[in-house]
Amino acid sequence: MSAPDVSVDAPPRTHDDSPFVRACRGLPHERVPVWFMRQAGRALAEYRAIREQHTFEQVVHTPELAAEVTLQPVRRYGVDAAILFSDIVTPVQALGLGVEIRPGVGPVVEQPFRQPSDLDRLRPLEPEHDLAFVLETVDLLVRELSVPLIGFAGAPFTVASYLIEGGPSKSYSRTKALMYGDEATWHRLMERLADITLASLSAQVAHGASAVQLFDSWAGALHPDDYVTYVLPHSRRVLAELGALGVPRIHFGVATGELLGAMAAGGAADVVGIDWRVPLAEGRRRVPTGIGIQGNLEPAVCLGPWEGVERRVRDVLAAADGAVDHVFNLGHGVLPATDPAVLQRVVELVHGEGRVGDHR
Ligand code: 1CP
Repeated sequence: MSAPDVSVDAPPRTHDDSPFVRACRGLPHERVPVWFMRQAGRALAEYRAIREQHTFEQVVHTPELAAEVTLQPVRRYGVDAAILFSDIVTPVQALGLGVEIRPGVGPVVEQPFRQPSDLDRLRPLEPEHDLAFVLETVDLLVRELSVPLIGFAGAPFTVASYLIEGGPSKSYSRTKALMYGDEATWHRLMERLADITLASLSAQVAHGASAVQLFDSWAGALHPDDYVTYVLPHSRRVLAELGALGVPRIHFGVATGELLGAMAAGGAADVVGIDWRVPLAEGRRRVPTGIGIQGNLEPAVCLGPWEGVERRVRDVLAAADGAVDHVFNLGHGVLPATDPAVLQRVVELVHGEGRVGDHR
């Protein structure tokens, strides 16, 4: 990697002129920006080498290690943005809720949330204290990076699903049982989680993150009416209040084809991430004009031969049609079995072929 482009004492750059930030704002720029959700992690041998020496929690809690792991995909792939290495449950873990990230499983909660009195366990987040290690990582990164840093947080519904289910889930039946069965407690839980999410994202931006992504990964498990009634108001409040900070806001969830219009409604997000199950042209139709789109190569395509990858990358670029407000990404995270060389070629192809304004 090239040497850091600013000295340690220089103020962080805002990267307002970068292709990524400009695309998020729908402003003209030279070429289609690209980054990958879950670009750091097990697909990279250099990540696995660090994980052989340290647990996931140790990496996240040690700013030098978390910053190094964040930089690895930027060096390897030449992506247009970095995403902070942390997890969506890190803020609630920092509140002492007994959350553990178990290898091969994901977040597991010792005593899941099951009753109204559990709300008392969720005190307000004080980021400068509770997330000092995360903010120190952000400080290190904004000095080192020559591309924008994306801060992120889990949206209230997705974080709630881990707290209530006690771990990853397929049906979200306990989460939905609380949602339908005790609306008052549900909304109070969502309000508190929204406050925590907002505090975490605001602090990341205050420390120099150039954009934020709100991951409502599991919102696609909801009926659209329920999403609008029980979830959207809380996510929208987070996004709307972040608006005052002036950085682009990306809103993403898996299998959210039927929710895209709602996720974009109200203009609280600047960009909506499109899951890989939705043809991008259809995703574009569902997200109102004036709001950007991010996505959406099917991640598993990268496990097949290059010819197939190349064709599908070109399909995504063609569907985006040279729009100024398209950010190229996968339609969900990098699969651990992916060959990093393939992702590197995807970046080269997008940079080489993805000209903005070609078709307008
Ligand atoms: O090394 C390991 O064994 C840990 C695997 C791992 C990694 C690399 C976990 C546990 N989290 C992370 C990092 C992470 N998580 C990042 C930063 C890395 C990057 O993007 O480059 C980010 C943005 C996340 C966000 C995250 N964590 C989401 C939203 C993104 C998505 O994939 O939808 C979710 C749902 C989680 C929960 C989580 N943490 C870890 C796992 C394996 C999971 C998913 C568990 C499940 O299926 O429910």
